[in-house]
Amino acid sequence: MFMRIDHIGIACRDLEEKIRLFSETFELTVVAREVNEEQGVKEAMLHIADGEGGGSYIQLLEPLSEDSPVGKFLARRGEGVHHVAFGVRDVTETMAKIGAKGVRLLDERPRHGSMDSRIAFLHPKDVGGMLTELVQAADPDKS
Ligand code: MC0
Repeated sequence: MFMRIDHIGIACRDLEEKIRLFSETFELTVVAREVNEEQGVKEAMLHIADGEGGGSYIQLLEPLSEDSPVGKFLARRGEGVHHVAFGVRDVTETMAKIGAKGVRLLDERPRHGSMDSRIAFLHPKDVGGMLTELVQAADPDKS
């Protein structure tokens, strides 16, 4: 079902400061930046490696507002790991398979994610407290 860890999403208050920290400490390069209004975030993807169906990244997330998912998370828990995203070949098919097991899907249909991916979230309470994201890369055959 999962081909790789696509990314670890990290909630931060100051995107530029955390880009400096992660790129200098771990020698990672920013390969994409985006403002995603629908998800309420300004984000950056730092490339780690390439694998089956796409790459692996650290994703740094700064909220666009306090009442967005990442804004609420920061207020409640502070900075840190916000979600784990798994690469899948077909996000719609994977949503159906997982939904049939009784896990709540937070999205009825795939939404736009980083680097033109298609994404969907699973409720953290149904998967051991981990906010889980499914990612279908824009071009899964390009690694
Ligand atoms: C909330 N909870 C979490 C959590 N956020 N648990 C683990 N990890 C998180 N990130 C817990 C709360 O502590 C609470 O537990 C319970 O979930 C229900 O919380 P709630 O009061 O309903 O909380 P809300 O309103 O903050 O909603 C949480 C929920 C929401 C996960 C449903 O944030 C959501 O729909 N997220 C999906 C979209 C998203 O996160 N977008 C931002 C990344 P207790 O025990 O206190 O009841 S966008 C992104 O990443 C894109 C750009 C991409 O990858 O391409």
